[in-house]
Amino acid sequence: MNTPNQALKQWISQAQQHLSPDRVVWCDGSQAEHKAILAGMVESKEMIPLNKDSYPDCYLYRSHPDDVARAEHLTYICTPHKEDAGANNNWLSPKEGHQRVDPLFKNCMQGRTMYVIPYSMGPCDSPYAQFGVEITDSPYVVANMYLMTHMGKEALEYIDKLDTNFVRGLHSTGDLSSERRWIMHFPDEMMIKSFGSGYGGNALLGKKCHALRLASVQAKQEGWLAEHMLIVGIENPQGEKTYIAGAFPSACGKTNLAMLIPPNTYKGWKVWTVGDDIAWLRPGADGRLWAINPEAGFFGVAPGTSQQTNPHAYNMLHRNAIFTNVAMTPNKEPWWEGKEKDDNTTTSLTDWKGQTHTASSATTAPMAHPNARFTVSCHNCDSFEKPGKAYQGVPISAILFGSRRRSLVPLVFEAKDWLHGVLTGAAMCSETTAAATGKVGVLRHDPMAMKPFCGYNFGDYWNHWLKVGTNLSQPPKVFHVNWFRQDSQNQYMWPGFGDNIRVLEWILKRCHNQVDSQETPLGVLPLKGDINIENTTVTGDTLNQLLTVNGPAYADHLTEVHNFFQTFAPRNPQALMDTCTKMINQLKNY
Ligand code: OXD
Ligand code: MN
Repeated sequence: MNTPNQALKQWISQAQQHLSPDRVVWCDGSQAEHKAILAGMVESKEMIPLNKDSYPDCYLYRSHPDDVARAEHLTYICTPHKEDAGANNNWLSPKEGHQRVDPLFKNCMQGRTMYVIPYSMGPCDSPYAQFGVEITDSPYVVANMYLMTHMGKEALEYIDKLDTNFVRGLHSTGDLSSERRWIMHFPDEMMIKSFGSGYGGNALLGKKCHALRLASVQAKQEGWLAEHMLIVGIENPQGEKTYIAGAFPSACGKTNLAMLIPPNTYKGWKVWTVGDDIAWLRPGADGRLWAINPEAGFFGVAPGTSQQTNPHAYNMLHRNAIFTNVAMTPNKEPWWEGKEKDDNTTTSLTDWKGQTHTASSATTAPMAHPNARFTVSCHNCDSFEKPGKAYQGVPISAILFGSRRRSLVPLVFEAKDWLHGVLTGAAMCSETTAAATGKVGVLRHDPMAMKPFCGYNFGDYWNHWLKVGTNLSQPPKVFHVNWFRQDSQNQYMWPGFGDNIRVLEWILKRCHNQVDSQETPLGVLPLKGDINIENTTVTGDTLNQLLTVNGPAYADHLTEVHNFFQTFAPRNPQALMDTCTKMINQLKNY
């Protein structure tokens, strides 16, 4: 393929010289190309074709066993001044960042193919689309980018006219050694260099690296927000649609919420999926916040996905899907923990590493990796709301912040205003999950669910959130939710999944001023009886517990949050600190 874009031409030719690939392939994004890539991987035994009848055009990929999740400790933001990256990021100067990875890239594609993937985040013709080009030696990356982005010929036609205004992403799997694995971001150069990992978040550079880390920096400069958020449209029985966006940490149910199917008693309610992981939000001329999903597919967590927990996701996985690190049944169907209602599979399974186990050689280790993934196009999903021509996005009425907290944090509360909403997001703490390497279940600060993804100093980021609010005459209401409270027997107290519509119903009523509430020092809570628990196993007592604010315990938590904010001084907004202090004082005696 040829391009009149001189900057692109020059970069590709420099890369070719440095990487020394055997051949260069410009990806056109056609279906034929996608099929050929997959066929090539089947031939080289990198992909296993799954059952043709029950899973047509579906494949299983097994990664290197040490390369199964995002590597946050190896992910860097390279800026001239350390303070611009902030205490929330690993930092190197751009010079050091390049010096660390460039030698690793030298001749790394000898004997390999260098793929050039032009892509768009957002439909190409949307005024909010952003473009990039990823160079990679991984056919797995090419196959996934095909499903996750708008890639190929059409994107290149736009990039042809962009001069230097596109993101350059350089990726090689190298030898997959975790000793030589780095994910470097150079925001000033609109550049990413990722070496030594083939895992989605480290290797599909359009996703976390571009659409969150680099885009968050761009968004700050241009007055918008790039967030780790799902987007849904909720249609009520009157046919009115209200759009909400929700920030939840990785593997905390964004995909399930994005594809929620209300219980039978919620006749006439429907949830439309706009996106399940990333939202780009812009103040509109009407003073509302408008959102687009920059992605074209879903890269979701397989374990726990079932006909019961997420029927839309379960159904969309039965064709044209790539599975990574799931287990496999003898008839070549993908398998993971929680896939079937009854997990007592008696047939033998091949685990995610390729080891076959029979009932007698059963182990307690999970058969699918806990961060096993599926990749599918959005068009596979029955509830997907297709973007129209020249897509400007959807107007957001509510923002949800949600964390995984077994205690303390109520089922739902509403922030009193935008400032309090920003504090609510910034104060988020959540238990870690298998989406990143490291220990699972450890409580950590995860402001706005952006700890791994904000490409700049959190202090500046919170200031930016406050500033965006000043450009909104009709800001979304902000809520905090927690589906994950547990009782003394470690049982979940709230059923979650489809029943979360019950909380969303209250949120919608608050957005449309249809229901009263009670003010507490923590925020605005539902009145008794305003969360519908009919036809659930939740008792009135349990709901009361879920909606109780433990003032002194919350004050302690916010004192710790205040200390955390302090680590971003002097860039942490004073207004946030003052509001936090005021809440601590009120909660102490509540
Ligand atoms: C993801 C993640 O893959 O957040 O979306 O890790
Ligand atoms: Mn995510």
